[in-house]
Amino acid sequence: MELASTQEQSEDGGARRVLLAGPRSFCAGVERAIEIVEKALEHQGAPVYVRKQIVHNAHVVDDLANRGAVFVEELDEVPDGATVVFSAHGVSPAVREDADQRGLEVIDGTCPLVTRVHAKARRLAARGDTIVLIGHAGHEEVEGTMGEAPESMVLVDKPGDIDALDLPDPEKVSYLTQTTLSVDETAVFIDELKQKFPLLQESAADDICYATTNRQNALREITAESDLVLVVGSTNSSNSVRLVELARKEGTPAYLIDRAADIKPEWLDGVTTVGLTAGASAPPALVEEVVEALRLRGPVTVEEREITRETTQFELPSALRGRGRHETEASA
Ligand code: 0CN
Ligand code: SF4
Repeated sequence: MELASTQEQSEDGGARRVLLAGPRSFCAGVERAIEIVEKALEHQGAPVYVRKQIVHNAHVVDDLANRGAVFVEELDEVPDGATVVFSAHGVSPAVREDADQRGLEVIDGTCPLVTRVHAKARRLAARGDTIVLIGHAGHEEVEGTMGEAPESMVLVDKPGDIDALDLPDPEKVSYLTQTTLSVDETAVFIDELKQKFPLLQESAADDICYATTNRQNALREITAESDLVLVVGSTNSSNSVRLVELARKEGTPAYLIDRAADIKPEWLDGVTTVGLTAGASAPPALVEEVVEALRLRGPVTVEEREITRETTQFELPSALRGRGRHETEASA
């Protein structure tokens, strides 16, 4: 990315500084999921069916749709014998069984870090625990994880839910979390759970993934210095929405934008420092587009504040392996 400042004719004329949070934008699970659809298109040709949005980003979905991916809500929209890709957020065992019975060829785009939570759910349920899942009702990841052990799991998505919990054996309770939650809010939930169930079978940690955690920590580093925070991401992207909330909680006005064209000129009134980040499903090119759009309004200097460098990569599914960028799996 071009980080040098440019002097251009501005609309509002004010010189600005852009503070870029790092890490931002694509995580390893999103890169893998997108590459899975690209490779399926390359090897099998269009159409390739994808159940739900492969990741929660309108730009990514539109781009893949233009290249021949067909996004469906449920498997009954997929013709018999066709190939279907499962999204990064994962599916319940019932969806897998349905695909199997229909004779569909499945390529699984589920992020390995979501798959890990599913495995934990099965393990905890098998030992007889009631599992409290901390997550957002209606989110696809929550639906998939709950589906692993629906009889053994209860969802809490707001603090009052914990108080109301009435579980069969308070001594056999454990918890799991969605991967893309607010780190701070989740810690409060877990504290409350521990108060209500002192014998809570503690997981080693919550299940919030490295990418979610890093993007929140990186944004926290620049928020106090920023007059305005812009988060590139789509409205249904949990991890992106959490970034906007974090900045606002720290007292800085913040907006979620799908792309540069969504910036309202009045947001920039009196703003000299713009904090800029992007959710894990938002393409890096859209961040560059935002910087360029700001340059059209006045001279801009860009400073990147990188708190850590991410090196995580995930293997592609075996059917697609050996032909892509992600041929080694590093630890998360
Ligand atoms: O935006 P995403 O597609 O998903 P959520 O943040 O809504 O969970 O980002 C990728 C995350 C995963 C799984
Ligand atoms: Fe995987 Fe985390 Fe990225 Fe979701 S945000 S795809 S869990 S690495």
